[in-house]
Amino acid sequence: MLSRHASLIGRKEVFMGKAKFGIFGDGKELAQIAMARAFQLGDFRAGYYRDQTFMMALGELSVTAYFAQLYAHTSVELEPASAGRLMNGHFSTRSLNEDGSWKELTAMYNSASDISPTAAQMPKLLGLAYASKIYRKNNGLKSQTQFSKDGNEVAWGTIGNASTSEGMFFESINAAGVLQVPMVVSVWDDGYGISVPKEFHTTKGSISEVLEGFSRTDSQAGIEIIRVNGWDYEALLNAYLKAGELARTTHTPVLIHVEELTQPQGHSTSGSHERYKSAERLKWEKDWDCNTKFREYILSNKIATADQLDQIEAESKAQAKKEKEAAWAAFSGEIKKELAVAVSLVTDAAQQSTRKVILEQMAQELSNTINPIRKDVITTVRKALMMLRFDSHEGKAKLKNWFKDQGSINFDRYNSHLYSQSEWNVLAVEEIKPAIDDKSPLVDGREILQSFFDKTLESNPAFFAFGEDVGKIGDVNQAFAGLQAKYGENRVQDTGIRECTIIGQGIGAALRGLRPIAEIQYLDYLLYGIQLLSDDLACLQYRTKGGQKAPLIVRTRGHRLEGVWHSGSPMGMILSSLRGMVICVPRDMTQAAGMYATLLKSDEPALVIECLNGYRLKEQMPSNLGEFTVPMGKPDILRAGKDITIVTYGSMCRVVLDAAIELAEIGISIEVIDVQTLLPFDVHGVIGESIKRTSRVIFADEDVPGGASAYMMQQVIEGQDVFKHLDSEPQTIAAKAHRPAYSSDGDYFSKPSVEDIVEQAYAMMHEADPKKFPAIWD
Ligand SMILES: Cc1ncc(C[n+]2csc(CCOP(=O)(O)OP(=O)(O)O)c2C)c(N)n1
Ligand SMILES: [Mg+2]
Repeated sequence: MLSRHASLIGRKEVFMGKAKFGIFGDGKELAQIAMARAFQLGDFRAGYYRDQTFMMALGELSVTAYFAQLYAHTSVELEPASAGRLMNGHFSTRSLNEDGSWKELTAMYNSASDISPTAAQMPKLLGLAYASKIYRKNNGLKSQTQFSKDGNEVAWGTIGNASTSEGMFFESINAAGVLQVPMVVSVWDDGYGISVPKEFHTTKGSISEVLEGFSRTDSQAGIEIIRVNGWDYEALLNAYLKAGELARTTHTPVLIHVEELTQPQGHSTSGSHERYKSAERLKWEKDWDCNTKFREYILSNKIATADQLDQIEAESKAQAKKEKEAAWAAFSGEIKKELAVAVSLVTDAAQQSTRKVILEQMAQELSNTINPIRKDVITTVRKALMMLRFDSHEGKAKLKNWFKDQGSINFDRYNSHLYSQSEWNVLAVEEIKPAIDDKSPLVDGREILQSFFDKTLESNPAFFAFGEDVGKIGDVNQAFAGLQAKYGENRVQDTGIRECTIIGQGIGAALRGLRPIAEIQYLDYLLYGIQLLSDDLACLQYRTKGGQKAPLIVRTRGHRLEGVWHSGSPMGMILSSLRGMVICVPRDMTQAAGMYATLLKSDEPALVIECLNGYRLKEQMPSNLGEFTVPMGKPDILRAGKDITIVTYGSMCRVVLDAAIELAEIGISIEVIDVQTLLPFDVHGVIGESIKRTSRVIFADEDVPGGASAYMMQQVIEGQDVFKHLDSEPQTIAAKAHRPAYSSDGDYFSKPSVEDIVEQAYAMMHEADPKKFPAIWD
């Protein structure tokens, strides 16, 4: 009842203009109360926007916090799920202490942080459940009771009936059946997905019927499927207790199809359901409302009297209203205080200005604003400062100082935590150089990785790897060769071909304190997982304002090899969609091993792209593998030179180095810089310093034109204040805009070659000194 009244009041708040949008959990209350009964300490939820009653029943969401989110209150204390960063209905608990260290998750009720894309909670749910399996099966982890008690934790998922049409849903269900993990998925079936009825979403109109083939039998593992009506409390309770017990003890996945749910207020505040539901359906929804039915059940079983229930309802309504008012007072009170300061500072400055009248008018207009937001305050102050641009007096100075202070406060409110702010952030990891000397043996690059993974599996029980062909054969390039036999199937694991849920499996496991490497076989297939990396992993710290972390390492291999789908280098796409992750582009396997070592000491999620053509190239084996680290955001100068700086990374390093040798022969001295990591990018300004010496720069890679080469140029030219040091126009070298054609000739005519680089560098020098460097093609 309390949750229902929160929904009813919430919709009104939006219509009154006090919040921008609202989506509520009315019509789904009873099933969620039953689910909360079966949920235990240490368990995790991954669900969607209808789950307010569940969160309230656990005691993890007060009505005040519920409204704080609706208003977008930026306080972590009052809106712990997202500190005002997420729209209402995005639930989450805080797994981390303020300093970024883990809390004792087994002593808490946990919810992963929700995201909006329909069904995108499913892959992560799989991972949360999979973590229980790892904790149960891996003896080295038994002492980690902060995260798991013998793998007894259940991961509880919720999803709307229409969202089950997404591919992610089916991929996750299939993977759960294969892996046999303790995952209980509830489908809240209210017959609709916004306006579209379920016949248009689901074959036979029933997701449990569709999934029948996944059902476990006496002789075959599978999924337990339960059907129950959302208004039938006893049946719901039985279903949830049974599901919880089965999943917890035997790690059998369960799907509970909760049917006959309703949506008393329609989908959201964006429209009314009278537009698409028949009068008959609307009447049915009224009669079969789960709260109404529960009341009838209580009365017919004489559990309480009508008067008692009326009283509970009245009290719930009053409490919801009171808490809403408290949330509004806290939210608006904070802004009103800021507004009052701004009004007084602008008014004071006005007294000393020649533009007194207009400034006073601006202050007056600001103080008259109904339901002011922060934007009203800051906009006025910025406009006032523009108005005061010719002034110089104390009033202006005070206003400017206050504005600056608000800048850093608002940065913390709206922009912090894109990357880790804890002591384990990647930039804080100390550099330890690889120990290599004349006697270090020359080996295939892949052997360096293999040796590194061997040492890390030995020393770190929370570390494990999985992906397509990673287990038995030790990945397609054999960096894990022999390691499954040595450490067991739970440390080095084969998976199905399902990139999206490989990522989800990693995210969920990392949310529970494990240190997985999830492998995507080739960079070109990252696209299947990039939606989840972007929508979930990359923004996790940001959208929880440091409340959760998932330091997943995604390992893949790419750049030039053969053909359209095995030589991609879509770094621009990655850079644009994965802000919030560390992006490593090692030039060889020694650098890659050092980067993995750095990442495993940090608490940030990362993508490492190894060079697909580098596994069989010879490298010297360092004697301190596992110890040495490669610093993030620190480019390496591979060759010193004085005429042109060429900035590159990955497989292009060798191409550029070869070009530099040829250019040296014709009298052009090239400084070659490997950026090593694209995010973070050159944090100490190494490239800018180089440009000061050479006064010319080319950014070279094998992405499309305007991709990551343009990103690097922007980072350096805008970010490192080098424009004034340039004597030539800065340039980029990239691959052709199309996908690379097959075979060595296809590669030559698609990707930048040594000749391309030599000629472009030569042309740059020709322009600077045509006598010394006459035109080649004239
Ligand atoms: C990938 C994606 N596509 C579309 C949307 C817009 N959208 C939000 S909710 C919704 C309908 C979901 O219906 P259902 O899963 O049945 O949940 P219900 O709201 O009925 O509980 C849609 C299409 C979205 N959030 N994500
Ligand atoms: Mg629905």
